Amino acid sequence: MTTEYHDDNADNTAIWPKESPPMRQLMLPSRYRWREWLFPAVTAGIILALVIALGASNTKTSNRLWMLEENISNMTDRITSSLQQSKDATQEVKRLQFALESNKDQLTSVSEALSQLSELESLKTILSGLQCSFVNFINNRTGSHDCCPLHWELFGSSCYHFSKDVRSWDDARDWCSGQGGHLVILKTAEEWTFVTDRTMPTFYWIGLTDERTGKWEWVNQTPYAMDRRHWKPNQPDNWRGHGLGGTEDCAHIHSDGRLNDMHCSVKFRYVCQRHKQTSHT
Ligand code: MBG
Ligand code: CA
Repeated sequence: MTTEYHDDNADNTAIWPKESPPMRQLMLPSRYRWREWLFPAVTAGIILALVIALGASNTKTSNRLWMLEENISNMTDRITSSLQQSKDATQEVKRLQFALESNKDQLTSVSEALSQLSELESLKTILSGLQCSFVNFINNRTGSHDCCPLHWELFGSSCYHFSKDVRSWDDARDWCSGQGGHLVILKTAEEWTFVTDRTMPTFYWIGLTDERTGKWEWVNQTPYAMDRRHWKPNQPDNWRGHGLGGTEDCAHIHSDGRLNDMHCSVKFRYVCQRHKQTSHT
């Protein structure tokens, strides 16, 4: 069965001559003419969809690029500020280096001054020895003779200094050691008598404390054997009622020559002890 296509459109007849069989086969009835547009329309639709898709992807890419730009700009800012900070730090290091150099110079001067001071100390000792020899010489003494520095009293093999000023126990200890001695250590009954004869009726710190270990010991850390006869009645009592905080950890000679424990921060006179000097003429 053959299908004869009929075309109502007279213009189409002019374009597509009926004598041409191949072309005639392509001709569609008018009710199917929409099919002619199907392919281009679908193609156009696909292209449109592609364009939209491309556009969307382009927008996404643009956004990403924008964010990237933003990040790079932030990073650049941060790098710039880090560079500035490192510049500042370098300047600070240079300034400190300079300060260190000048401190080094100052320290060198201080160390030189200290060495001069220690030379001065040894000169003082030599001078004391010479003074001792001189006193022996003017008194026409021969042989060996013992001396003490000015304001120190000789007793046995030691010199004793009874201070006129007052200090805390710690400051008194430091002052005595600065003089090449120590707060007095009383071992014999004769030493107790010699010292207390000179301290009564005033209070004086001696080199006895229980601050370090809780047990009474001499300032050179030798143990003290408790002898109640040396202490006032009911002492030592480690009293806390003074309101100075803590207990009473340092011993002082009371007005009657006996001992009492007292808060170490209290300022009393003090007794120092050091070796005597011996000269030979
Ligand atoms: C004081 C002592 C003090 C503390 C106090 C206790 C009246 O002497 O100096 O150290 O022991 O007595 O009441
Ligand atoms: Ca006491």
